[in-house]
Amino acid sequence: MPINAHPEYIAAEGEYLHAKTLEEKIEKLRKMISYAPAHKGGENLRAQLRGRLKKLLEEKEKNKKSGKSSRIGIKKEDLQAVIIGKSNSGKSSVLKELTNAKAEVSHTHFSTTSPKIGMMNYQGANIQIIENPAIESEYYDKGLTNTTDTLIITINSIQEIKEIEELIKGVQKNKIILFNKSDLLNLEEKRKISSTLQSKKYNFVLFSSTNKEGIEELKEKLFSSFNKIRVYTKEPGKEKSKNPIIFEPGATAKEVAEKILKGFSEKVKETRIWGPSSKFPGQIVGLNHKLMDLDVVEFKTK
Ligand SMILES: Nc1nc2c(ncn2[C@@H]2O[C@H](COP(=O)(O)OP(=O)(O)OP(=O)(O)O)[C@@H](O)[C@H]2O)c(=O)[nH]1
Ligand SMILES: [Mg+2]
Repeated sequence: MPINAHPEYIAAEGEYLHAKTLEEKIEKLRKMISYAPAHKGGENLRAQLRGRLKKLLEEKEKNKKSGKSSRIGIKKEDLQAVIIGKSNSGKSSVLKELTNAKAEVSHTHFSTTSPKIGMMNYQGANIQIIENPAIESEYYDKGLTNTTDTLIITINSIQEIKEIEELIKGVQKNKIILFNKSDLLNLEEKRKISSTLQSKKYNFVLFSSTNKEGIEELKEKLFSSFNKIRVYTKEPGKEKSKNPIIFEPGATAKEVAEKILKGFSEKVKETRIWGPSSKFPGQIVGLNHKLMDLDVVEFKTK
């Protein structure tokens, strides 16, 4: 401790020593510098503190650049969406509406301090949904935003879009703007918000965790954001499978056969299809037939 130290300096030094995160250390160190003795005897100390700050800022920059992967090891599922937004915008509430996750909903700010994971089943397709802590907080995990398929950007006012876009500059992901707390708006306000978002060509949903407005629309938009197709399979004489298999658009019957027959598509004797890509129910097609979302495929094997 320097001689004649300012009481604020002493307090900041104590906080600095107990700081748990890099951001917190930087903040406290800055405070120490601002309260360090200004007289000549304090020169050395200030230079020392500045040197330490420089190192911490470099470390922060390095972390930022390596923000390619998540800080915590979340195993990414085939279909994944990350909820981002400012504190208190309702991210935990949205996660709870969509999934079985145990997220804490609270009127206090920054209540979610680590990513929360849930699973949503949409017409048989499993979608992993993660709440990223508030974007303006030190808990926010940039890696999650950078590696996901779709971002659900939760807002309570149109201005927030700009602020968030500034923070996720260069991130090329599917984006859904979720205007949350629509229950607090009257019809006229909703109409205005919708037309503004429409004119800016946003993919958006007016949503309320309280009265569930927009929940089906959100699920639908979320699934279609992944640009995947769902294909059901069936065995002759039986019902179609309970859950569909997820494929890229344009997948062929052969790809489905390879998957369910574990690479033995040459065993297929006959292929029949039902659904959007069929001319009539039960149409017989070749293995190179291109499938569409919600098709049902049946294979007879040799
Ligand atoms: N009226 C209304 N209130 C809502 C709605 N969704 C969330 N809230 C309230 O908004 C507050 C914040 O909700 P959270 O879901 O905890 O928000 P969050 O974005 O996860 O907040 P942090 O994790 O703290 O950043 C809580 O008091 C919720 O009850 C909604 O649709 N309508
Ligand atoms: Mg939360």
